[in-house]
Formats: sequence, C-alpha cells, structure tokens
Amino acid sequence: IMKRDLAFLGTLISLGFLSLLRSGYPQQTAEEACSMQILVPGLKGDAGEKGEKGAPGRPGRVGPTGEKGDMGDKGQKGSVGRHGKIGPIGSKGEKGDSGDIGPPGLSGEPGIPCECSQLRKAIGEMDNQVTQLTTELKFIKNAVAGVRETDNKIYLLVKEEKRYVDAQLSCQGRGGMLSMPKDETSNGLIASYITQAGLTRVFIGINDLEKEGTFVYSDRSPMQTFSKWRNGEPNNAYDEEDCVEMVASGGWNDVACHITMYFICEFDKENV
Ligand code: GN1
Ligand code: CA
Ligand code: CA
Repeated sequence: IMKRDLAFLGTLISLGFLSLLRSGYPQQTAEEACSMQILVPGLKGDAGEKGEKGAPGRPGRVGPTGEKGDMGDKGQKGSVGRHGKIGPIGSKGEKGDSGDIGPPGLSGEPGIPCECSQLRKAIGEMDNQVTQLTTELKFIKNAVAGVRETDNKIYLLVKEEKRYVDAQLSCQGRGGMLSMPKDETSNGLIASYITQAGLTRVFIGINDLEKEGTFVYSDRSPMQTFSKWRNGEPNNAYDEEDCVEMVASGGWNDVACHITMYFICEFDKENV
C-alpha cells in the first residue's frame, strides 16, 4: 500500500472517530469537539506481517490472433466417397461382330392344297412344247441357216470363194474364227458338213505362215497331240503351202494361201 493511501486511510479513521463521538456521546461539549479536530497523522508503523495470498485475479483479455503456422504433415487417405452423378451419353461405338446363327424358325402355316393333276398336265404340255421347239430350232439352224453345232460351238459353212486371209477376216467379221478342229469330234462334224454340202474341200483355220513347218491354229494356239494330216502332208509343195484345207474325208492338206475356196467358220456359243 502506498504512502498516499495510508494518509487517506488516516483521514477516514479520524472522520470515523469524530462521527462515533457525535452519535455515542451527545453530552460532549463544543470545546471538546474542536480540540478533537486537530488530529495529524502519526508516524508510520513497522511493516506488518506478509498477508495471505489473495484470490486469483480475473481472466485477462483475449490476445491478438497469432501468425499462421507451418503446414502440417499430409493426413491419411480418406475413405471412398459416394458415387458421383451419371455423366452425359457417350458417342456411338463401332459395330460389333455378328452373333451366332439363331435357331430355326417355327414351321409355317400349311399351304393351300394345289390341283396337282392339273399342274402335272400343264408341265407335261410344256415339256412337249420344249421338245417341239428344240426340233424346229434345229431344223432352222441346219436347213435355213445351214449351221452345225456341238455342246459349246456352232459351225457355219460360208459358200463364198475366198483366199485364206479373207476367209479368216470374214469369219471374224461374223464374230467367229476360221474353224479349228482340235479333237476327233469337231473334225468329224466339219467333215460330214463338207460331205453333206456336196463339197470336196474347204479352208480351215490352221497355218504355218509365221514359221515354216510350225503349224498353229488361227487363234495362234499351238497344235497339240491331235492332227489329221493326209498321208505325205504337210509337204509345203512348191515351197508355197502355208495354209490348210480339209477334204471331205476329214483329212488335212497344206495348200497355198492365195488360192480361193469355201470355208467353215466356228463360233463360241457363250458369245452368240
Ligand atoms: C497337190 O498340184 P499337185 O498334185 O502337185 C496339192 C498339194 C498336195 C499334193 C499331194 C494346190 O499338189 O498340196 O500336197 O497334191 N496342191 C494343191 O499329192 O492342191
Ligand atoms: Ca508351209
Ligand atoms: Ca500339201
């Protein structure tokens, strides 16, 4: 306690004393009262014993906000979150492989009963018509057009006397070639054609124009194992025989290309 406070305490004690005198002793004289007022502070006493420890004071005011500390260590991984919202529809993917073949379908409804006998009759009549038309076509081909045919070729006798090269050009102009007998069947057919026409010889499509002694067909294909040379042929008589004729017997003979005679053309049926 400071000195000033002690003086103040002294004044208080004096005043308290005065009021005590006034209340408790009303018979006191004015003289006595006046003398009591001349009180002065006494000498300071010896320091008292140290008092007991006071009660803890009130909590102080909240301090200012501290500075931000360093970043702490990374925490542990959290648990998986909830599913997010469904995203937008993606673009169309590529076409997948085709699936396995499915099981067979159900049986169909029973058909309407047909008039089988009538149909058989109609089919029979059509068969007859086909046979008759085939015969008539054969007649027209042979007698009118004057051709002969095998399974895949048609042969035409052209009764125009021409040299070999012109005969070949004539056949090509009709869409064919000078006839090329490459087997016994076609050779025999051409031979009978010549005979039936009452002829003795025709040009066929064989020559050795390119290389003497090497005979090829008019389509430039080489002669294979089949040939029908007459005895002593080919003889290249007079050193000028590079083209070939067929006589009525079906035999072949090399002759000069510049002589003229009838000829037989052949056509592929698939080109007709
Ligand atoms: C014919 O003209 P000649 O008889 O010598 C034939 C030849 C035959 C020969 C066979 C144009 O010749 O090609 O190889 O007979 N010439 C003609 O004997 O027909
Ligand atoms: Ca020759
Ligand atoms: Ca000859």
